[in-house]
Amino acid sequence: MSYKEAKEKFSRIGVDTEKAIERAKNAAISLHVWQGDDVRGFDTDPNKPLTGGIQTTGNYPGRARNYKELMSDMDLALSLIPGKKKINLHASYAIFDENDWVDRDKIEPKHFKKWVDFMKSRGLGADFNPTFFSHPMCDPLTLSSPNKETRDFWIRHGKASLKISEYLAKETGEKCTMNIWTGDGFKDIPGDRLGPRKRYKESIDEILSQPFDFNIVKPCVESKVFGIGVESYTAGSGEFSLLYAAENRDRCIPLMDNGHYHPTELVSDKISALLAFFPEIALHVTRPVRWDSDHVVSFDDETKEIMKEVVRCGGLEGRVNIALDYFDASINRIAAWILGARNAEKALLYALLEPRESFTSMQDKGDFTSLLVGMEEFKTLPFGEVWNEYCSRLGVPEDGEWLGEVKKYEESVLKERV
Ligand code: RNT
Ligand code: ZN
Repeated sequence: MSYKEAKEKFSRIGVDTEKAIERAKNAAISLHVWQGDDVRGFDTDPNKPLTGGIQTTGNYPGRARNYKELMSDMDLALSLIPGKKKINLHASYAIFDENDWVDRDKIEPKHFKKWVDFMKSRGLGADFNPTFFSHPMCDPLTLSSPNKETRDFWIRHGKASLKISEYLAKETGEKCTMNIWTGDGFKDIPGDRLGPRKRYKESIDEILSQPFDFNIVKPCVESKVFGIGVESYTAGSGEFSLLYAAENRDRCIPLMDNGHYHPTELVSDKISALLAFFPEIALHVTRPVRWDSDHVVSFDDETKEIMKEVVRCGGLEGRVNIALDYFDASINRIAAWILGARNAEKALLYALLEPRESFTSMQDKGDFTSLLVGMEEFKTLPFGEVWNEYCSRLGVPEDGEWLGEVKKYEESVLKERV
């Protein structure tokens, strides 16, 4: 079937594929640097264990070992993913000149200058994350630690990150989310649940008391139900993070990662609930398999449903900041980057093709028969043709045509990294 025929099929249900393509093109998805090097970063010993309850599994050869390798890998990934992109940085990806190393509480915008050059020359926006894990100052807690010295260190890190986020926003000319996530929590049943949460709250208050421009910097708080080694309690639970953002709506927005909830809870259902209260929210799109495993994003039901909700709720009009968050070291890391990002983009385009007005009106009229039939039949419309058309218009390979380039790069570049 040709794109023309597919277009005709969609127009029969009242959908203009051209409009969907236009809208998908302009919707930004933030690509996470940490898929390229197993969340190691450049600021501490690269062989240190990953802490904070997250885990990268696998040891596929070819991990990026420094910023040049990471940027080069990212360039290949970017050239094979359609659509508008931002780059999601972590503080641990600071780039130091020789003898210029400083600890995380002292990092400055200048340590991200090379990233800014990278983004500017490629027309990309930026997002930022302070890194509250994999560091000797985790005791193992950070912002919720009972030790003032520890908390103060991490508060200084949060403040330094705010400055960097503002710098990134100004330089790239796009708003920058700054996501606060800590792995603070306990393996076993705590004797005190309130203390760490109060300290966590006060620490975030302290970080956000530093002046910044909320129009261009969007601090987020990311919740989590549990992590490896912190199975019994997390300070930044769902209620904690949501209430924090609700109470601080003049300087903070909530962030939902779809790997961070009980397995039967769906982020796709939570988006509209949050948007009924917050002007803006942020998402980490991932794929949890039995736990927060951060598998490569798939073109699966929940990813499609998340994107449908983003579209239905006006998320593309600046209300939902979409970022990816997964890390798989068991397959070619660049292919993982590309596949997950293409799948997110695919789900977005798919969502934009939904006959939204007619589905809404069926629901409002109580015609649930037509709604169910319509939704089921939508599933077998020729979406693949529209997707391929989208890719070719944006100058990236169609499905079936990009992996060869990654394999070539693996042979010529990744295999040399031993
Ligand atoms: C961890 C959180 C967090 C991290 C990144 C690296 O469970 O999802 O967002 O994955 O900050
Ligand atoms: Zn996340």
